[in-house]
Amino acid sequence: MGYSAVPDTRSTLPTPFGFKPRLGKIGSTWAELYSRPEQNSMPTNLPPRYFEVEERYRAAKANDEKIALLEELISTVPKHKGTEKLRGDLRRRLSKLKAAAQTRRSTSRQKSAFHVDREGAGQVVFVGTANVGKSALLAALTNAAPEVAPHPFTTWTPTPGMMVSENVQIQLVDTPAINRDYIEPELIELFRRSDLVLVVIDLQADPIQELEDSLALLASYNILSVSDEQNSEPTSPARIKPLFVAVNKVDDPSLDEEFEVLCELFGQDLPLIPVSAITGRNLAELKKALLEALDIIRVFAKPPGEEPDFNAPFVLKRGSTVEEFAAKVHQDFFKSLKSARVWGQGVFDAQMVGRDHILQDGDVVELRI
Ligand SMILES: Nc1nc2c(ncn2[C@@H]2O[C@H](COP(=O)(O)OP(=O)(O)O)[C@@H](O)[C@H]2O)c(=O)[nH]1
Ligand SMILES: [Mg+2]
Repeated sequence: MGYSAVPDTRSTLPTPFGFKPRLGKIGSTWAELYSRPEQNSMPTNLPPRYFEVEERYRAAKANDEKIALLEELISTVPKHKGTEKLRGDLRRRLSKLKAAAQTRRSTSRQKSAFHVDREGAGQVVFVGTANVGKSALLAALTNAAPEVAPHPFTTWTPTPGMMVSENVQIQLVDTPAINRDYIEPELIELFRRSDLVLVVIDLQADPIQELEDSLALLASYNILSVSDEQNSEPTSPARIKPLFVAVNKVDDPSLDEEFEVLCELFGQDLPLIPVSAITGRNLAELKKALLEALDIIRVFAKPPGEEPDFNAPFVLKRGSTVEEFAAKVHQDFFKSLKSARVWGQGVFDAQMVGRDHILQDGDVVELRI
């Protein structure tokens, strides 16, 4: 038969009557094969509409489109003994296509590369244009090892890492650059669900543009709302989500003056933190600032007659009460809490407090049931 320039799609179709169709005539359709008198004694009497739809079905590329056309194709086949085999084959083909679509959907839901399980006391998601050093920062602040490279668009999917700030674990998430043609909706959702957004910009490149691009993106999805009263600059966002700006690549003091210029422009409206992922400059301050901004408190449980474990704080939202702390320690404590004694701020040592006493960062609590 030799090679033909015309792609032969028939080999992927179900074989009628259980044998491989003879492909003598390029372009002969499936229905023709069915209607060959020597292969099928029963006339199929397919209407012209069948042939139109079949042609569209063969040309279709997308699975969803194939499914729709196959359903339509089946509806054009007259129901009588002569078409029984054809209808059966078409229906089997349809259920195969549907099953394939179903698996694709469910596996993509389970294994979406953009889904990041939340861990630790809070989640900080990086936002930034390409090459500003987001991945380098993740590598410097956590034990994650993302790829860091001098060319843009190295990072394609969000990459989490765990940062320890004092005695609290905070999840940092490195993300793909935002200056691309297409931003995945799941990436936007990740920004939206995070506890804090860390915009990363590069002092040694074009920091003003990078900052404006990031803020504009966040504003366009209402993750930040930009106030447009007297000044419509995207530099004074009335913030919805806590936000910090890490001004990266401030490697040494020779760059401080440039950083000061940025502060004059944006410092009023935005918390700017000069850092260097490479030299490690100010990373400790960044860690501390993120911990403070997450608005959490650490409370230590003191079993009666014992010392509290200061290495294992319970992390609570600021404003949490004794009752909420008890629920964190154990559900039983929450249910049958009789009394609590607190050592810490605004109380005298071992002060008895009620269930709705508001705890402070660093408090030690003894729960009794
Ligand atoms: N001088 C300097 N270069 C850095 C710093 N952080 C990252 N880089 C470099 O900037 C380039 C891009 O870094 P990368 O982390 O891949 O950027 P990303 O695209 O934002 O993830 C790499 O060549 C890094 O070595 C820094 O603090 N100082
Ligand atoms: Mg990267």
